[in-house]
Amino acid sequence: MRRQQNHQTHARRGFSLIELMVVIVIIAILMALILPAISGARQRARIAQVSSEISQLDNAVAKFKSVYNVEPPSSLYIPAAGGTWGAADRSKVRSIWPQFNFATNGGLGNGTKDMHLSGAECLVFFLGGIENTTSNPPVVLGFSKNPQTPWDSAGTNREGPFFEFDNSRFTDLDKDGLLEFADPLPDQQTPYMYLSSQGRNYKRTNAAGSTLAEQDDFDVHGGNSNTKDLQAVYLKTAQPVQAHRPDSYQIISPGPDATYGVGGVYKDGEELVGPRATEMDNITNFSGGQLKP
Ligand SMILES: [Ca+2]
Ligand SMILES: [Ca+2]
Ligand SMILES: [Ca+2]
Repeated sequence: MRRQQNHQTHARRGFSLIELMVVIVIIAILMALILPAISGARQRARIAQVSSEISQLDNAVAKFKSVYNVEPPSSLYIPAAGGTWGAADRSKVRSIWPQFNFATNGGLGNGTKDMHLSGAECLVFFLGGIENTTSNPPVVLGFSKNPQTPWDSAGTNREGPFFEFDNSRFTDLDKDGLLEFADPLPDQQTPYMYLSSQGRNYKRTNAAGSTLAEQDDFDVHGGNSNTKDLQAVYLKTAQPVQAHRPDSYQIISPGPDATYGVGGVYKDGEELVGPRATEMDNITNFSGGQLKP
């Protein structure tokens, strides 16, 4: 009898409304503390993934160089079949394929229109090779080992691809049929930028006054005045002003905000403010990865 009474008292007690509210508030506070930590950790992991991919792209450029003795250029103008090659573009191609047959565009099947490769497109073209235009999503096939027709998509005797592209991340922002490659951040809209110094010096800027050919390196979105493009190579403030990785190249992810910013003079560890704040989350192959974590 007494035992039963005890049991009843206990069962009736439960939680009071105030106790419940206290518990809910405590849970809410804990969530508020923990969730940002979790999402921050997730964000850091994603950024580390991009940094790691940029290292792999570095390795791919090194592989390209071990085969062809030069690093890929970051702009190239390929005329349509029968069109006239510019001297600078000829020499870029010859430095890679000395026996290149310019009369047949090195065997490029799709030779019916002029092609302007930006830095972002050069990254895919030179590390991936010739695109199989009949496949969807796109597949890149490397280059033919035939020294005169390296851009022939036929044949199994091939060099590359030098990088294993995830073809679900190919983009074509300027809709010219030449692919760019986006980093693995979720919903990334803007591709990796690649800028080469060609072992000499960078084309530093596309500011007004420079020629069209100079602008090609930076022109990812199409059109010369597009402010969404990176506008200048990254430079250090050390005297004399020098580029980051002056003798090689810069690979730049626009980061989680999908925006490059303007580029230009950047001091290591500098806090980017104002219109340059969009560059803080950029991930690069210099300055320890992120410009400012
Ligand atoms: Ca283009
Ligand atoms: Ca394109
Ligand atoms: Ca950015």
